[in-house]
Amino acid sequence: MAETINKDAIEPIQEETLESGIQHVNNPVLDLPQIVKKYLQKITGYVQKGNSYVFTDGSAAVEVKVVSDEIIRVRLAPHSQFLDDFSYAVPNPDQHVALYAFQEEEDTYSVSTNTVTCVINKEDFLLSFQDREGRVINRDHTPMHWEENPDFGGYYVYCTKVAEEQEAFYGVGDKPTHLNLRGKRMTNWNSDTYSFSFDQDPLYRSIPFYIGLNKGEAYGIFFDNTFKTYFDFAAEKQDQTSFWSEGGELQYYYIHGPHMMDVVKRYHSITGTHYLPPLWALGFHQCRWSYYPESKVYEIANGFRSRNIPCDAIYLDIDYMDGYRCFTWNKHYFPNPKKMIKALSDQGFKTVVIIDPGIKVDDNYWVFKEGKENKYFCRRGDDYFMEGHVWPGRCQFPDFTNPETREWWGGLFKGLVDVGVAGVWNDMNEPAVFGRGTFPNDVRHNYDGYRGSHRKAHNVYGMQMVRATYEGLKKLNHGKRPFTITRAAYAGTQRYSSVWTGDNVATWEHLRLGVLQLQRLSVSGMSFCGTDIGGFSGEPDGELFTRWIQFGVFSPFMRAHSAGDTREREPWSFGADLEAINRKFIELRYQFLPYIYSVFWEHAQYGFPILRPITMLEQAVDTNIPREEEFSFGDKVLTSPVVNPGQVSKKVYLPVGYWYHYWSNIVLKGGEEHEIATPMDEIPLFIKAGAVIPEYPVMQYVDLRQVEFLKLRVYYADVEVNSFIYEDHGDTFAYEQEIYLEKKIVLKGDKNSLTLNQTIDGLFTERYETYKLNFIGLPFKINRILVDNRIVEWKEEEGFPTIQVDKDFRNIIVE
Ligand code: MIG
Repeated sequence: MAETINKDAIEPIQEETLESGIQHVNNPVLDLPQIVKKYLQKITGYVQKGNSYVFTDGSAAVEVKVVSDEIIRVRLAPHSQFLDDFSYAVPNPDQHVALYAFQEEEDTYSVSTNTVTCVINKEDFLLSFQDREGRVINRDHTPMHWEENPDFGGYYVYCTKVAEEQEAFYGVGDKPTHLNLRGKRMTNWNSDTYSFSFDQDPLYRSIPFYIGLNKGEAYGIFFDNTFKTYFDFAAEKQDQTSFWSEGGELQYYYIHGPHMMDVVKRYHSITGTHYLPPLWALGFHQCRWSYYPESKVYEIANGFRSRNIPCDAIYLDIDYMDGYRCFTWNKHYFPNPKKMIKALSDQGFKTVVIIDPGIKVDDNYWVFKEGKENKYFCRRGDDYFMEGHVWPGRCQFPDFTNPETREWWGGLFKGLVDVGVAGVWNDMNEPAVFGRGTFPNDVRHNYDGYRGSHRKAHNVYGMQMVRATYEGLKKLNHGKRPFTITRAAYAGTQRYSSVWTGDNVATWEHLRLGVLQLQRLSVSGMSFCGTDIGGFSGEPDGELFTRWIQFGVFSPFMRAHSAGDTREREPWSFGADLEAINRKFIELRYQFLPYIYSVFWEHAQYGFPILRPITMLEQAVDTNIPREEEFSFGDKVLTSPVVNPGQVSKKVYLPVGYWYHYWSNIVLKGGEEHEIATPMDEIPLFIKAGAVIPEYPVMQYVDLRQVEFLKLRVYYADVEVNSFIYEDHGDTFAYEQEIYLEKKIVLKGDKNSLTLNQTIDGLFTERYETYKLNFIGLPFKINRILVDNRIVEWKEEEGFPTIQVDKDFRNIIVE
């Protein structure tokens, strides 16, 4: 809660006698207004400017602006002075052309689009949002209000909505708690939270966006405010949901549903999605604090290749640097980085390095010198440099909210890119400072020319750091897609980076927390996310590590990582039996890669979240609300990771429809729970009936040349189901010029036949010529198979009728 203002604190001012001997009576203070919360009053008028309507009560003003058919933005200006319309999260609030209408009735004004109406009550200034049928989806409980902030200027700003009796709440980033946030109060203030615990708040990221779900209908609220913000989901008062901030503007977007999926898509339409990652970024990554010296890195690389455990990337944590100075190498541990990275690359490994924001104060260090000369470092209120201790010792910190600083920072990666570094991991960018946690509030920031103290810039600091990193790499990468990871984030960071959930712990509870956090991040717009597989601190036993690898296969970002003071932690560190299981699951990740890549395309292109909680799949079913462990990856693959030791079976709810149990290909009926066996080498894993799942052969690392044909696993269903397969170069931006293929396969089955129709869009050419199709679950005996009207032979392979056909087939009939 904001520090409350004590109304009685205004002390009577004493008469003073100045040295001159003249008696002064101070200015009369009797009518100095007390600082109290102020609420909007009765509306006295409005003005229209295009798609924006500004209503006033004679003193304060509220802007209601149509952003798109489904999105309306609301802003409050306590003294009718709106702040600059600038946002790091929403680069362009004017991008959508929309139809809208305005109406005045006796008691109300209304601003409507084709799908949503914002009704504003004249008498009390309450806002509500209604759908086309006039049903109220979301409404104010109390008029918007504010309280002056005499210490910093501006206002604490508040919005209080009605929380409906049954309403559930989702989103808000990485909160390590139940999926449904009802009954919780939380804070957004990026924090370095080593070994966080269940329910701890805040953590590393600030995503002030939530989804309300009431009686099967969903909507979203995005409170675009970078100051310390708070959300109360019917915690303090059962019938109210509030959000407020310590500064900035009360500005939020109402995002219409009614489908949760659409709410997330629309949130992405204003804040952006993650670009298509390089394919190798979706493979398995091995990390540790730290692998050094060089010989250790080779040992790890050989460890993977000699055991045939696939891996695409090895990470170098802070010890690769010279005294933790960013953009330098410890020449003792890594005498020839270029040679090492080349040798790793020859074995199919990409090298990813860590970069922190703290720059060592050292006049013999070129990065410090450049930053100092060009005034790129943050300064305190009284112009002292912002100094604090982090790994390198005394440090100064670039102001990443300054576009010139970002440009400079982006260029610093040249040396790393030149020696072959393929990806960059941004850590400590909350920003974290030893001892005091983060920067003090008086630190000043450029804020892209809009200026602000750290109160305003804190939550975007990490976002702007990784943005500088991404933009720099994009320029230096010769057309290859960058790969970045960040720990801190604000809404919109998904445009520049993936995220990991920070310093978790090697416990079963944390494995379960990871299952919750990744689902939550995904519905909060940060779909490209992962946990430290195995747990960062502490020691997992082999069982926990293997269960975590299994969850990792269905984590959008799959990386094992561990703290420096722990025992060795590679997939082979827990004995031969578990090594074999870990291998099997990492191989599974590589087999699923073309499917995973297609799901990333759906995210990048259309804004679909990658992980989808069961409630999102079936939001009308109230009994789904407490379910937290089943989720789908894309729309065809569903899992429920094992998160308990010694577990031999698990109850899994499957959404309505039919699902193939992946390991046995037995078909199960959805809309109910099933008890699924969970031996160490299986987790509950299901494929939606009717799906066509593309599959790669097991590769030791991503290398498209190895694909001689694309395997399609065709799962029979007696309904019509669409599947999409996306393909492109895998690492360039040519897809932005339509150099890709989007293939749509429509499957349709009945009692004694199955039809597949393929349509292909785009200009890419695959390296392979054929598909190999496995028909799984056919309920009839095959009489003949026609491919584009010609009869083809089939044979049994892996127990399924199998055909090999031209990749450009249009129509297949199995009957
Ligand atoms: O103060 O770089 O979350 O992943 O290994 C600890 C060392 C700094 C924190 C990161 C962790 C990383 C570690 N870092």
